[in-house]
Amino acid sequence: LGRRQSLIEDARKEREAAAAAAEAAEASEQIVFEEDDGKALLNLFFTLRTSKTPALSRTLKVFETFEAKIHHLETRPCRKLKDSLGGLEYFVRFEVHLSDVNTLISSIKRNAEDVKTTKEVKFHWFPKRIADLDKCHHLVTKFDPDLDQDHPGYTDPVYRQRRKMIGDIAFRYRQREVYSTLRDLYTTHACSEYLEAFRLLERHCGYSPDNIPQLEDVSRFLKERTGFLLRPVAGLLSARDFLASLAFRVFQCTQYIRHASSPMHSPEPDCVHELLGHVPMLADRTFAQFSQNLGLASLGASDEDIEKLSTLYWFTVEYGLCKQNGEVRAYGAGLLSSYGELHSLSDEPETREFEPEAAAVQPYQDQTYQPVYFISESFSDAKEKFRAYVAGIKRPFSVRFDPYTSSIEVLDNP
Ligand code: HBI
Ligand code: FE
Repeated sequence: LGRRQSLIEDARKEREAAAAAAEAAEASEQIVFEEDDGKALLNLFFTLRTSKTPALSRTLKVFETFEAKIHHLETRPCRKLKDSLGGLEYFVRFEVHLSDVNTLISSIKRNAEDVKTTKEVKFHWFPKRIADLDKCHHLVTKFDPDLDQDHPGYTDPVYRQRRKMIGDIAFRYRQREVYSTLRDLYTTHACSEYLEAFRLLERHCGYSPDNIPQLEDVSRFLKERTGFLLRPVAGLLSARDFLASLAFRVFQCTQYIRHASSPMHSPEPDCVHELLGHVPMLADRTFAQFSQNLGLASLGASDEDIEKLSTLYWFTVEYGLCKQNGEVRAYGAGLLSSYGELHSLSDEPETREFEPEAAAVQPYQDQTYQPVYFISESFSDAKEKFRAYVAGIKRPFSVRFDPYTSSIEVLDNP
């Protein structure tokens, strides 16, 4: 009876396995092609024979590498594979860019056994726009100094590390999609001073979707327009140090770019923010003077006043709005370098007329969009209002910038 029972059991399992296979085969027919972004949805089966290496995590790492979106991941007992790791078969349903399908599957085959996709992609995807070249990054792994024992550099760890570093830079390179996306919004959302300078930067300074201009070239451009200089900085500075540099018409400019996994957002300033947000405005004479005045007011100021000036900076230089021809336009760099927040101006957020006393103490947000924005009539108006505000700040001395020597003169020194 026991033997009979097990035969019945076996037959049942076989039927189930056949049904599952049929279902899988059917499901895998549906490779979904989406014209715009060229994504494929497919099913993959594999087993792992060895428990020596972390086989599963390595295999799953392949999906991560190709930025595949896993819709379903399942392990199921596989009777035929008693010798394999736990006798299990793995089933993954995932979405990946068409150009990556074939390479992803061959990478899986390097880590796992019995790899099956009932249908592999038959035709070959090819790039249609220059930005598609971001997807043409599949290396021929022959002659790789990390893998090929015959490579002259195989035994040289320093050489291999350097090669790996250079390789990583190449892999992380992405066409600057953020540039084109933001640019589309400027015509309708940026102030006229910004648009004018942006046009010049595109014509003379190498601003374009495929190029990040050199700091030196942009700095030379600004020097001619307003005397502002760009100086490289490694990251976020203290408000005191950052504001102090503005007193000299020096703008501290980060040179790294945000992480490629999050092209539309960066928690810290990066070169997208500096070049698309700040630089065009620094080419305007009145705005440049306003920025320098903020810097001059900060020199030697008390901690409380630095906090207020820093908040003023926030609501003007970073998130300022102005009125132009009856429309609300952005001049703040935080707005002009954030697609989401710039776009959200169309939803008519809360705005107030710019008053330095109010803006200096308004609580602000650096995690989400601003709950309130300040609108200036013009930069001259903002500059005059700020001059009056600064006159009220108590300092036992006053300062003046000497443009001939680029130095600060301290007057009425106690
Ligand atoms: N540091 N590098 C850098 N860039 C900025 O834009 C910057 C900063 N430190 C402080 C700061 N901005 C503002 O938050 C104001 O406090 C000045
Ligand atoms: Fe900034």
